[in-house]
Order: sequence, then structure tokens, then C-alpha cells
Amino acid sequence: MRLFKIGLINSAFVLILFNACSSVTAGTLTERWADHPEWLWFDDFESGAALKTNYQDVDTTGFSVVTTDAVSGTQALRQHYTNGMVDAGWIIRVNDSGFPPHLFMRFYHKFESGFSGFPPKMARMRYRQRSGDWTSTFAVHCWIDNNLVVADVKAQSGWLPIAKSNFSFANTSNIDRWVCFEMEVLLNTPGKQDGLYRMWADDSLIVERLNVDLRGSESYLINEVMLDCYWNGGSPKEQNRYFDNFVISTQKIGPVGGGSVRTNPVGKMQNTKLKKTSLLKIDKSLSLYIAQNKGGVETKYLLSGEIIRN
Ligand SMILES: [Ca+2]
Repeated sequence: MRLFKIGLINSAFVLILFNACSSVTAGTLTERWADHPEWLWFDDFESGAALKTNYQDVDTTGFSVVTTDAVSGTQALRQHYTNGMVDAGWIIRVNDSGFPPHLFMRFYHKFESGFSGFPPKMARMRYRQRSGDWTSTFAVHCWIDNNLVVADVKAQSGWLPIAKSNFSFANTSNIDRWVCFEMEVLLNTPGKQDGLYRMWADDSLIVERLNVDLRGSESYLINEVMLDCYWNGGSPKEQNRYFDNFVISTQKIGPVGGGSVRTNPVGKMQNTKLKKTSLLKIDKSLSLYIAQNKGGVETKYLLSGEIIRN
């Protein structure tokens, strides 16, 4: 007999502990590009195509498609670090004519059990000259700084103050599990300070910066959307990280099969009054979605669940 157990719920009141652990069971989630006309790119690393076929700029140093672990199907992208490795692999979707000025990218990422130290580099959306001095005019980086996921952003005017999230890989519950990361970039109107960037972890908003000037008076568009693994200082040992279900889109993407559900920042606790009618759905990953209506404003939440057998 299978039961779905929600921790901490009692009668009318519930203490909601958000730890962003949407239950991703390896290999069980599926999604199709054909169902999403807003997607500009999709890769679940199941096609069997060479990375250099699907990506215009590739360095496969330690980077390969493997069957060791996966969010979807049986395959994912693995970065295998050797002891002391600094220069590691990358894959870039390059669009020489530029992606749309409002762009999203999403990827699932996992540090294997026992992963030690954290490489600063993870993902980027930027404009870069593709020849000559390869200057990057602006770049929005989803990086790791002192264990925290951060948005470290280079604007046309220079580097912006680093935007730190509260999503920490020092929290051991964020290791040895797939985390769904998403980035959003809206380029400013040339000459105006009306751009933005956001980042999500498991569909929880973890970074948001509004009214941003990314490209000054230039009209450059994002031409590179990238996953990368460079490790300043080098890996302290031989170990692995994984990527899967990489999407580029003109609209919010959200987790596989879950749609887009905005939740409170990771780790935040609050007392919330629930009603039975607030249950929205239980998706394939056995995550429970609820809605709370306050003053006519509906807020959606994602709760993690667990399967118990007896
Ligand atoms: Ca896969």
C-alpha cells in the first residue's frame, strides 16, 4: 500500500518548512519540446548526438554524456573533475543574430554525494564578441560564491554588486540531489535602466534585481547561453557533477512537469492557515502544490513529500 505523507500538517494550521526538496527521482521525469512552442532549445541528453553537433562552442575536457545518473531517461551531462582540475568543460548554444531580449534558461544540476568544495562556475547568459578580443559586453552569471548560489553580473558599465541568494551548497540536503535552476534576463532598452535578472532554485525565487542597466546604450543581444564548469583554484579531488534537461525559452520554464509555481525563498518558514480546498495537484514527482488566498491574491506553494510503504 502506498501512502502520500505530508509532514507537519494538522487540522487547520500548518507549519510549512520550505527546503526546496522537490522530489526528483532519477530517470522518471519526461518532457517534450513539441509541447512547448515557446522553447528555443531543449536537450535531455537522450538523443545520442555528439555535443559538438548540438552546441556551437564546446570543450569536452572532462565533459561527457553518461548513463550514471539522469533526471530524464537514462543519460545526463557529467563533468568529471580530476584532482586539481581548473579548466573544465563547457557547452554553449550560440546565436549569432542574437536571442530575444527577454530570455530564460533552465537546467537541472547535481553535485554527487560527498562532493567537496564548489566550483565557482555553473551557467551564463551573455553577449560576447565571437572573434577578435572576445570581449563580453554584458554577462549574467549563475555562479557559486562561498557556497552560495549568486548572480554575478557584468554590465556594459562594469561589474555590478554581487547578488547573493540564500541557496547554499553548504546545506548537505542540497548535495546528492537534482536541483532545478532557472535564470531570467530582460535586457534594458538602450539608454534606459529598465532591465532585470532573476534566478530560481526548484522554482523558488532566490535572486531578483529590477531596473537594471545591462547593456548601456548598446543594442547587443544575448548570443551565448552556456553551461560551464571552470574551477578557479582547482578541484580538491576526483569527483563529478551532472546537468540534465537544459531549456532555453522566451517564457518562464519551471520544473519538469510542474509548470511554474512561485514559492517562498528557500529555507523560509511561516505559519499559514490552510483549507482543504487549497490542494492543487500532486505531480509525477510526488510534489504537492497548494494555493493560499489572501485578500483575493492567490499564492501558490510547492511542498515536498515522501512516499512511505507499509
Ligand atoms: Ca536525460
